[in-house]
Amino acid sequence: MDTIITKRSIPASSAFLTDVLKGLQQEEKFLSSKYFYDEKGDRIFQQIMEMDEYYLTNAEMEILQQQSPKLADLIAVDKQPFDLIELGAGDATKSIHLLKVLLKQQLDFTYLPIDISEHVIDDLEENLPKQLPELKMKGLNGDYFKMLQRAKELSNRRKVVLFMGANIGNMSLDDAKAFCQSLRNELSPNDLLIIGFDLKKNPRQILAAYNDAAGITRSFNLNLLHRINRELAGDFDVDAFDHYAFYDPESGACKSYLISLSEQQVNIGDETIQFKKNEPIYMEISQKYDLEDINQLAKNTGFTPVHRFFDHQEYFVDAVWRVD
Ligand code: AVI
Repeated sequence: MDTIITKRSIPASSAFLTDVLKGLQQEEKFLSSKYFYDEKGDRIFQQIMEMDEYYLTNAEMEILQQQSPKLADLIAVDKQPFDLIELGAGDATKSIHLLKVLLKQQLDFTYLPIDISEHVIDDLEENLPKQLPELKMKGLNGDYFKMLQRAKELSNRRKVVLFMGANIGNMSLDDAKAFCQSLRNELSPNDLLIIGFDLKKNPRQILAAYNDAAGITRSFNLNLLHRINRELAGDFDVDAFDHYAFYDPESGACKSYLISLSEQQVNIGDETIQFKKNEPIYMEISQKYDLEDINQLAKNTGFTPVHRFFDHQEYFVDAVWRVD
């Protein structure tokens, strides 16, 4: 007998579906920004990184372009072989500067980029060897912690972990602490973590980066509603939601919301969600740090701060921490 597949049939086991329903059925509705990055979301994020207002990418790029030799000295303290593991490697456009310097110094290392996206890892494995033929690399596709385990199975060499791009900022302060602690538990004394933080600065400058004039960040957020419509048989009227970003200079939290512009109901699969007029969906946090917060985070999670690399405007820092 033929199975009738209706528009509303979606795999019951989908973690995406479970997370979306869980978030939208709360008193205070939320969606996880980790779901921003489908194919369209990846493209919009590329555009964000090219926006004038989004200073973060250029700031961290400057650090890697100009200070990789000093970073390489810190990494290669004992000249012993090591594994360089990059969490959320993307297209490695920043880390390539460090890789070039490490290769030039003829250090014995293997680059292990980890990414949740198979497509990202496939692209890296195809393109990086063309640019750096002498690089030893192995891409690991999957969850960060599962892939860290895998990296430890592959070799017992010292580990140097890169976690750049201010990705730590997309976690609440409590989640960031738990994340660093879990990372610490996977590492051994004298391993290094190089971690990028966006720094607290003029609130208007921060807000502009998440509330750009051309509305690119707005489409980035709204794209998640389109994705739910497409993948989870939703019927969001996307035009009936608006993007609202807000920065709190005291806590350093920059938060994005989608606001329901009318009283409305939305179906997702077999479930119906009610929205009041002006009701928010909390979409994303981009936490900003000061230097004291960063040192405290290191010390509270089993690391010793070793060095900090700033861009010339001191917008951004790549901190180097050693495992205690
Ligand atoms: C990926 N992450 C560090 C970006 C950020 O700055 O929080 C994501 C982003 N959201 C809106 N603009 C950029």
